[in-house]
Amino acid sequence: MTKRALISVSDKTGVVEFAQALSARGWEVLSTGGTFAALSAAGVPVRAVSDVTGFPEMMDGRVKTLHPAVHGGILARRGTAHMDELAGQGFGTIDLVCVNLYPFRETVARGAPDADVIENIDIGGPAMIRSAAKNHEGVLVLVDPADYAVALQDEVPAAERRRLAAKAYRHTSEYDAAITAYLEGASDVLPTKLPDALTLNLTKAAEVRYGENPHQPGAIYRWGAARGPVLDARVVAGKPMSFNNYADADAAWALCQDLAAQEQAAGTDGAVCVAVKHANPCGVAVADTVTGAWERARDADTLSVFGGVVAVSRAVDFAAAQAMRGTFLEVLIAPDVTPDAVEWFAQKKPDLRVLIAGPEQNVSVLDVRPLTGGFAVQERDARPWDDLCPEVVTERQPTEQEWADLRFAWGVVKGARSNAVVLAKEGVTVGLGAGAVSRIWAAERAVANAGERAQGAVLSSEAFFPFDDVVRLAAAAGVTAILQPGGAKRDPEVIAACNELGLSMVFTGSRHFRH
Ligand code: 93A
Repeated sequence: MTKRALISVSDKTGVVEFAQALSARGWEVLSTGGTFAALSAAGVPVRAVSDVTGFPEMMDGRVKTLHPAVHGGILARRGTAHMDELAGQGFGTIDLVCVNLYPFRETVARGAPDADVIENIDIGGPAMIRSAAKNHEGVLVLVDPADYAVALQDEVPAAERRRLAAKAYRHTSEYDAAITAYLEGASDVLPTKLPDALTLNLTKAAEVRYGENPHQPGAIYRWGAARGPVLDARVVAGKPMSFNNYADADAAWALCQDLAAQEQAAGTDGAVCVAVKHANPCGVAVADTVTGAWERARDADTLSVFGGVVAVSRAVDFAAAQAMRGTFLEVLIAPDVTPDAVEWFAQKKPDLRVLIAGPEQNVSVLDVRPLTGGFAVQERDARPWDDLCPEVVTERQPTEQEWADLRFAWGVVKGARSNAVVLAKEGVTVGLGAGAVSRIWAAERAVANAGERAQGAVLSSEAFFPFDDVVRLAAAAGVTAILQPGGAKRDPEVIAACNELGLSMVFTGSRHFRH
C-alpha cells in the first residue's frame, strides 16, 4: 500500500528536498496550507490535508489538522482491529509525521504584541507530534530537519523510532514550558536557537546633536514597533537628551528594574536607586524611600556620581528632588515625577534631563552588539535570583544579613561590565570594580573604593576565580562572605582559602559575563 506522510512545518528548512525524496520513493505527501503552497510551488506532488479531511482549514488556521482522518490515520495500531475501524470510516493510515511548530519563542523574542504571541501557540502541531510519538512502532515522527535523512532509509530500526519519539516529546514539552513561562510573566522565554533571519527594520526615533563625540554623527533608532522605557520616556524637564544620555539611561533603568523585581520577589519591596557612569553602575542602594535610596547610592561613591545618570524605581517627589540639590547629574529617570518636583528641577537644575519612563510593553529581550558587517545577537541576561540554586561550599554559613547582601550584590554585578567585583553591605554598594581586564584588578578597585566600609561587607563576582588571590585580598579588607559562579580548576584551593580565613563562600553555578 502507498505510504503516506503528513508534512506541516513552520520552519521550512530542507522540506522541499525531503518531500521530493519521499515522493520519489513512492510516498504520498499530505500538507497544510503554507507547506502545501511551498511544496507545490517547487513542483513536488502534494495533496492538501483538507482534501483528506473533507473540511477546509478553519478559523484562520486554528483548526486544520484536528480531525479523525488525521489522528485516526496516525493513532491506529497497525495489525489490529483499529485498521478495520479506520477503513470503515474511509480513512487511510498516516505513516510519517513531519511537523515543527509555530515559532512561539521567536515571536516573544522579537517583542510582538500579546495577541500575536497567543496566536503563535500551536495546538494541531503538538497534537500530531504526540499522536505519532505514541504510535512510534508504526509511525515515524520528525521534528528536526537534521533527522529527515533517517526517514529515507528503507527500514528504520525500532530503536531509532523510539529515539525520534523521545525527541518529539522533549520538543513539545519544551514548547509548553516556554508558553507557561510566558503566561506566568517570565522575561526569559528562552529560544533554544535564535531565528535564521532577523529583520532589523530600524526607524529614527530621535535626533541627537552627535554620537558619542562631537565629530561623530549619531541618531536614536527604534527596532520595528518595539517600545522602550527610555526610547519612549517623556522628558519633563532639562536639556535635550544626548547619545550618551540615552545609552546610560537605558543601562541605569534596566539594572534598576531588575533589582526592584528582585527585591519584590524577596518580599522586601525596597525602593531602588542606581547611579550609572559610562554604562557602569557606580552607586546602587535599596532603602524604604526613594530619598533614602538616592542618598545611600550617592554616598556609596560621592566622587563618581558627579555627572552621573540616575534611575529610581519609584516616583520622585519634592523631598527626593531636594535631596538631589547638591549633586550635578546628567539624567534622572523614574516611573513618575510629581509636578512640584518637576517644577523644582526646572527652576533649580535646568540642565538636568528629567525623564518619566515610557511604557515597557514589548521591550525587546534581544541584546545586540555591533560587529563590522553585522551584529552579535543574544538574549538579554534576564536570569532572576530565584532561578539559581546557590550552594554554600565553605564550613562557615552566611548570616541572614549576608544572604540578603549577597543577593543584592549579585543583582548589581550582573549589570556591570566584566570583569566586575561588587562589595555591598546592608543594601548598598560600598565598592565597585567594573570593566577591568583582570579579575584581581576589579577586586582591588572595589576594595580600594570601599576603604573602611569593607569591614563586614560581602563580595560578588560575575565570573569564577581562577586563583585564591581575590579571597585573600577580600579577607584582609574585612569581607566576610563571597558569592561567585564556581567552576574553576582551582576551586578547591579557593574554598580552602575561605575556610582558612573564616569566610563563607556561595557558588551559584551561573556566570554573568557582560563584555
Ligand atoms: O493552528 S493550529 O494549532 N491548528 C492546527 O490544526 C494545526 N495543524 C498544523 N496549527 C496547526 N498546525 C501547524 O501549522 C504546524 O505545527 C505547523 O507549524 C504549521 C504549518 O502551517 P502551514 O503548512 O500552513 O505553513
